[in-house]
Amino acid sequence: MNSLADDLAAAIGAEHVLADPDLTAGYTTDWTRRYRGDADCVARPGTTAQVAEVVRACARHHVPIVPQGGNTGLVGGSVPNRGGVLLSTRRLQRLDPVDTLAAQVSAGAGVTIAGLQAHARAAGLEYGISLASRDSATVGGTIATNAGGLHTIRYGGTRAQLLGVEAVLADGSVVSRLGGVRADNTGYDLAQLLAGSEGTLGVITAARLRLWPAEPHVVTVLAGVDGIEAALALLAEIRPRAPGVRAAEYFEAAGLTLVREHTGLPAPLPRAYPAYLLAEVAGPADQAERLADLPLLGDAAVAMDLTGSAALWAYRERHTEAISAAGVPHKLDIAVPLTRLAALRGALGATVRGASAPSGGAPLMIVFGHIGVGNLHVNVLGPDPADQAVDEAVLGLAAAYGGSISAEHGIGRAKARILRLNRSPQEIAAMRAIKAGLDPAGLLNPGVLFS
Ligand code: FAD
Ligand code: 2HG
Ligand code: ZN
Repeated sequence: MNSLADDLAAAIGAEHVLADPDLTAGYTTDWTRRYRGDADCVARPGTTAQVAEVVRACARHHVPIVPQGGNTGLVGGSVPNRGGVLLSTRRLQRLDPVDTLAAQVSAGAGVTIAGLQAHARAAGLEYGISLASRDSATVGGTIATNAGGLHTIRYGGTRAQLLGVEAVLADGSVVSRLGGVRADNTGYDLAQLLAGSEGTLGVITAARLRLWPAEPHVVTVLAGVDGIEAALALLAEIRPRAPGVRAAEYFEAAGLTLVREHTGLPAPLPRAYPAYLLAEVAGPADQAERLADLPLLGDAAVAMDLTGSAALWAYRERHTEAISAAGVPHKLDIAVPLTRLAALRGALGATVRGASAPSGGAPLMIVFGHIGVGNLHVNVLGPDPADQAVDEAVLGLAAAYGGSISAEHGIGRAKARILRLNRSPQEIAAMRAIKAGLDPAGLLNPGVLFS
């Protein structure tokens, strides 16, 4: 039998099989620098047929496969644990003309979210997902993680945008449903099964996605508030006045300090506040203007144009990179019912302090996130990145409040051991049965989702 390297080179061309550690390094360390692992090689197929060839070759040689898009995932799912082939989808750049009648488009797995957004806008439409990693995160990766982001309050997560997929299964067979037929009730929905499967059930090669009408008027407001309760109260005032609210984001003084240190940005408001609500309304001019006139806003900065809006968004969007510049954080991505969010926030400080080893000094906790959907990002700097105590304490707290241990980033390797906090033994058994049915040899992303 040929070696795997020979088979891969024959399938996709030797120039697309990378084995030199200098070339593979960028693929085998994750965005947070918390997860890394060696790959036998990186394979970069350029078509769906080539992806199928790569998967078949790996199956023949019993070598595991880690699918990777933009490598912006935050739960360690996009890098190998120990060896195997890293299958990069970045060359899958198909981008069909927008179907403006149906408001749909087909896109290759390797197209970035920024690329898809620009393509939709050129046709007078919007893609419903927006996230700070848009320049690197891909269509395939966002489907595989069911990414949320900044506009979920209005458009839902990636699942809600997904009308069909093309994917290569573990045996190398190709399933394809890119027709965009909305009225289609013919059994199991494989696209929805692959959404959130984190590379464990198949390699997504393309998708059919829904688009939304472009909004002519957008107003962005950044308001200083006393804390999370005040932010929620302000949001409750905004929503009935402006049903077109498409973002409601929260951050606190600790995060703002890091962002300003990292970016050199000036203070957003004349005086400092314990916390901030960033809200964006998109819709008819009168609705957008109503937000700007809201008497409850108090001290706020208001932007009515793209440049002003981008300047306000920078305070929120640059949190992740500012935290990363300060160290390797423990990243927890939790959600609870909105009625419990303030109580959960109140309990976080003691939970984090209690779980941080005394020798590590006082932990720095940065809390921010998509408050409109009850999703907080809790980043903790200080405790050793390998020490799981803080992670387990914060995720345990979210579960105790009836919430989710992964609001939008997924389970990956990071939380595979504690999936049981959110899923019953019966649910995990059903998920394992699906995995075993579609990938009996366990070749696709082993160690992700299931420990
Ligand atoms: P990767 O990181 O390459 O992979 C992620 C997972 O998907 C892995 O398990 C991988 O195996 C699998 N995968 C990738 N491509 C495929 C494929 N074609 N077929 C099958 N499996 C595949 N996430 C949010 O939800 N909301 C946010 O607001 C958000 N903001 C972010 C901001 C920053 C600055 C950063 C760095 C990250 C952010 N993320 C956010 C996390 C990340 O961008 C998302 O998880 C995104 O969906 C990952 O896409 P990717 O293409 O980079 O996937
Ligand atoms: C965001 O909302 C991302 O900016 C990243 O989901 C969150 O860095 C994080 O913890
Ligand atoms: Zn987020």
